[in-house]
Amino acid sequence: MERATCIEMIYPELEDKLVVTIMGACAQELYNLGHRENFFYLQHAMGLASSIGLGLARHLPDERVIVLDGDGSVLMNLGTFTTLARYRPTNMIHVIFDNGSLLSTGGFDSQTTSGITDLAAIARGAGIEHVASADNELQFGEAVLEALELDDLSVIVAKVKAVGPDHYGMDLELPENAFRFRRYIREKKQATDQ
Ligand SMILES: Cc1ncc(C[n+]2csc(CCOP(=O)(O)OP(=O)(O)O)c2C)c(N)n1
Repeated sequence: MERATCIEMIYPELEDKLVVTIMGACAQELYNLGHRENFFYLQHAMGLASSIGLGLARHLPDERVIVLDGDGSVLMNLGTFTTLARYRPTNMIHVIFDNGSLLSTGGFDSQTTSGITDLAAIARGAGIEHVASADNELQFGEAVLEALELDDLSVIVAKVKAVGPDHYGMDLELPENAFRFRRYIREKKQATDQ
């Protein structure tokens, strides 16, 4: 299974959600499908996409937040599972694309390579109740549909191949993305508050 296919599968569902991605390949693959103002690509701050997602989810309970993460990034911030379990944002889905690799910086093996470290087991052990693993597109689609139907925090660990986009480059710098993302949230909130 490839991450780009998974992202393409869920792309229609992302239309009205707040989406936070990690940097690099994952961000590029979402961007390549067509940028939307509700997408925020967290460049540079490796490991913190789920922390940003948690902050958004708690601050904006009427929004649905989807975090698109990577194994290497999550391994940089394993404590995120314990914080997520403790605060249990019911409006957040944390998708981890586990390619066993730090692909965006050269493809070095991560600790999940060959199944050494099991991120789904760590998430469960941290106290997260709804944790799914997906090895193929069918399982991934089902896991996402189930998570969308739940009114609770979900973590989905999707095992994907260590392949990325054929080019990198966005016509959107981080500050511009951040300002526009914030404006999108503010304007949507103002429209629904009226
Ligand atoms: C604190 C920090 N360390 C290192 C980097 C360099 N870096 C950028 S992306 C990346 C790999 C991310 O790996 P993963 O989350 O598994 O995603 P993948 O690239 O495999 O899609 C690294 C090491 C960084 N941006 N920030």
